[in-house]
Amino acid sequence: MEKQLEELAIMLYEIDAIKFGDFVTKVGLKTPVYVDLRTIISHPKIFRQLSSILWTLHDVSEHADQICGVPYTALPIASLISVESNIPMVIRRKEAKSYGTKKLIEGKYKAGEKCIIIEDVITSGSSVLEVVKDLKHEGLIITEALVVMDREQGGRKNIENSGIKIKSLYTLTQLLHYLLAAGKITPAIVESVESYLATCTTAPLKLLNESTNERLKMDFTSRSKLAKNQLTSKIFELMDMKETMLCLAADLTKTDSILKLAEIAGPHIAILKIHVDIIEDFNEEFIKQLKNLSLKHRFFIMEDRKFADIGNTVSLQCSKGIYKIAEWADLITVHPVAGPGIFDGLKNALKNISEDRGIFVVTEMSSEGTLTAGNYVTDSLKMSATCNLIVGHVCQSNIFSDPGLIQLTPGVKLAKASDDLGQQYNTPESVVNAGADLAVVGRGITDATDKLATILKYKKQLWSAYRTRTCP
Ligand code: 5BU
Repeated sequence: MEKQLEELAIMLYEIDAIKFGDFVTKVGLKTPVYVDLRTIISHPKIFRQLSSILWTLHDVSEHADQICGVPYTALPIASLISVESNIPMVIRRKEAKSYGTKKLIEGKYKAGEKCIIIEDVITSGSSVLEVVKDLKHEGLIITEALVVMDREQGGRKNIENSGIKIKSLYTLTQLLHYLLAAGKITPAIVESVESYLATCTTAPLKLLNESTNERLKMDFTSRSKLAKNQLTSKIFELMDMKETMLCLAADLTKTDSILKLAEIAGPHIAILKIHVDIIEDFNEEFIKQLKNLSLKHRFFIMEDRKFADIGNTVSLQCSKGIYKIAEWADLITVHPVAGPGIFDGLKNALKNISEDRGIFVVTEMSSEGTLTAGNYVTDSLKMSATCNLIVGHVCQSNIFSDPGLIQLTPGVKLAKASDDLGQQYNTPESVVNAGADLAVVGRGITDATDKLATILKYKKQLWSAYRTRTCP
């Protein structure tokens, strides 16, 4: 086995499945080693060899009814193992189909069947745990996870902590030593990877459901102490002090109507959100007056700009032009679509601002047919973890576990409904149950005849749902 592993390690190196140098992961983190086992599908002999050695790790004393590969790289490996071992396979889709059966798990299975998970590389172990969660939900019993490469960054512990046995063909350290012994890499490379491993361990994870629910049970004051940036703590404290989860979307086109609404709503909201580019008579005096109202009634101002360009352009959009958003907006929104450079651009725009500033990342949208689904959501969460200006996510569901971040949910009305341009509404109670810490209400308030009474109605319903959520 030792000899086979050594030979396979060299072959993997030679087909560029393992590379050394300066790499940036898809979520913007630097790494001196890159493992990409997708290359094996172009080398059938190595592919077969790797799959059959991996299968030797499975527990022969335990019966297996199903094999499940974690998408995507491990899928061909799992298929080969399934065919060779004559054990059926299931596939857990990355997202449920939006048409037809809406199935998340493909293949024929029964609750109570035993399943082995196949994965190519583990870092934090979160991909394995997500698949485990969905398979368990269908009643399957996970007996073990077989992994080609353990990057030794906390994944093994995270998977074991959730009660799953895990076996790997290689740890990164073992692999380095095989390659060093074969003269493929230098001692300096080994040293650089080892010192990277010493500092880059991922945080402990729990099964997603357990950890995300913990956030929902905590009160805002406790969460304010866990926030990584000061503005987030201040927002949590303000919400608790004013007993409000309201973010008012003042989508009005005249400055005096926004100011009038801010005067009425101010004492009862945590954030007043505007779209500055829809205002027809924008002027600096308006910003001055809005700032005064925000100080008088204690609320934060958000410009829902949804920046979405390259770093350099968003830096200019945020600090220059007519609006000079950086100078007055406590909070801004940003689409993660452009990659981590967008955060650097905004940091650059805010570098000379002495007041607290924060960013909400638009991770999920409320509109019908939105493309913010599946990988986009998980990648947005991972990418945002690298930026200390992030106060939370704009999203529709309970997708993150960190209690120090805020879930801001738009699409809220007293009755579940939709408009005729794709907006989808949920009730205050249902958004709070789905994890909302702040609920964005626009036309539910701006279209009401008695604005104050309506504001108070939303405020009360949201707060009561929060009380039930935190002390059921
Ligand atoms: P409404 O009038 O309650 O539908 O206004 C909702 C506000 O929230 C509006 O300003 C939108 O631009 C904003 N919004 C949203 O509705 N859905 C989203 O997914 C995001 C923002 Br992101």
